[in-house]
Amino acid sequence: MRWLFACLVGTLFLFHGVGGGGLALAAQPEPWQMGLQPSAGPIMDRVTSLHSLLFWIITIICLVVLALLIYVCVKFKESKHPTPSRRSHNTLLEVVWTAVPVLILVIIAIPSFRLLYFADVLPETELTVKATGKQWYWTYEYPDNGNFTFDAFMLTDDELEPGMLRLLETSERIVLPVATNVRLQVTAADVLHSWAMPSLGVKVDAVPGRLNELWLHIDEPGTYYGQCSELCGVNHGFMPITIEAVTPEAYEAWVAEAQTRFAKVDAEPVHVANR
Ligand SMILES: [Cu+2]
Repeated sequence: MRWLFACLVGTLFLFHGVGGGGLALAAQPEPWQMGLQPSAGPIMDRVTSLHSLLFWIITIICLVVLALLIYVCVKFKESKHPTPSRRSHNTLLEVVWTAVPVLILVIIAIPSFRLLYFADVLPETELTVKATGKQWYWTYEYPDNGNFTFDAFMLTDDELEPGMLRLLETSERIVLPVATNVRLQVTAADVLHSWAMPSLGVKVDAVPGRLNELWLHIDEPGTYYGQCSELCGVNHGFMPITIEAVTPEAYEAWVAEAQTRFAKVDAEPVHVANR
């Protein structure tokens, strides 16, 4: 069993450097991908480096435990060591094997909490976009650019054009400017959904009646693919998320076109009669 585990660790070790390849300007899952998707923003940069740190810590722990096991098996086998020791306590050893794991956990906790804080606290944002999860598509609103709204449905197999990605391509893309801090508000209109974009290192639950927030920052123009990552429900896997990141100038041009092409969010507040 331990040998099997060691082999698995060895395989992971081999593939660790291989994963994360692919095109820099189109982040998407790749066949037989072993690592994370290439990073497209500052949160994912930090997720990737924490993952690398954890990978090395896990590898070293596994190798040390494996070496200890081999040492014990060889050194204390019955033929070499027929009379077992009756020792049951060793204060130094007990202190060491308590303190070392605590130290390792502290080493992991510091960058882990820093990353959580970095991802969770919104910086100064320049643009707000709202995503609403629905059965089974996403609706987006751009309140800062004329309050237009559109739905993004997954393209079915017969709607796909050559070069498009099956199950990941949407009827409308979320167009965002690069090098801009974007506030994304996420909610749902019916059941729980989950807005996730692996190459940006973000995933947030879309909960009916609740507004969750996260921030996006995309470094380079390109197309980035994600999916609704809610587990329970038949069609969450068929409500993908496609972001097209463009230069600020191209974004302005898209907004001007989008304002005429898409419907406006109803500006009038809904009045509820007093009872
Ligand atoms: Cu969903």
